[in-house]
Amino acid sequence: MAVAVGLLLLLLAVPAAYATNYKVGDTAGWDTNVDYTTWVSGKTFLVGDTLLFTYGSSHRVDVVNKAGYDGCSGSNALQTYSDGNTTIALSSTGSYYYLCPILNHCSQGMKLAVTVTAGNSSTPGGTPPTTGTPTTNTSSPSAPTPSRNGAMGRFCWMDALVVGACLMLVPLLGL
Ligand SMILES: *[C@@H]1O[C@H](CO)[C@@H](O)[C@H](O)[C@H]1NC(C)=O
Ligand SMILES: *[C@@H]1O[C@H](CO)[C@@H](O)[C@H](O)[C@H]1NC(C)=O
Ligand SMILES: *[C@@H]1O[C@H](CO)[C@@H](O)[C@H](O)[C@H]1NC(C)=O
Ligand SMILES: [Cu+2]
Repeated sequence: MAVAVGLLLLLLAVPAAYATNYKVGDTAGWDTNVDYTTWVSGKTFLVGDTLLFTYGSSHRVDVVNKAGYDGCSGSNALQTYSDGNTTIALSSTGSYYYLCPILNHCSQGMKLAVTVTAGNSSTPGGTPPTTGTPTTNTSSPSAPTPSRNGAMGRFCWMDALVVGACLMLVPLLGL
């Protein structure tokens, strides 16, 4: 149980460290004649990321369900935005659908579907959020400082056994 809670906290905490703000359509923004299926492909949307829609006054952003998306209908929109600079937080996993309900803009391509995933719980090389337990200092006081020689330093710090060998090598090599 404790492990499960820990994993859940990790899943919730990790994406925040990598939050990405996606500008929908990149430089084209939210407009007709942009293929948002192409724009979405190859992108990974994680919990904590945001979408930024930028558009002129002739457009709107409706948050709709899949039926609305498939049918290009904003009549059952969950949210409607018309401020021209709309940031939408992707705060939970699932599929989310957006369209412009003005005239036939949706059928002209102004429809966007994104799937939000939790991301990986393992973050090799990643920096965990600072709210966790502080990182422990593994340095041993008698070991040579790694900054004196990059390659030597990395080698020496790889393993406690190697450190012993390095301590013997250092005087020999005159480092
Ligand atoms: C639009 O919103 C983004 C994110 O909130 C902000 O950084 C940007 O300055 C805004 N741009 C305009 C023109 O309001
Ligand atoms: C997530 O994990 C999968 C499988 O473990 C791996 O193939 C993928 O590269 C990972 N993605 C990231 C962003 O770490
Ligand atoms: C680790 O050691 C460095 C340098 O000795 C120190 O500045 C830092 O506060 C230490 N961090 C922890 C978590 O003890
Ligand atoms: Cu429009």
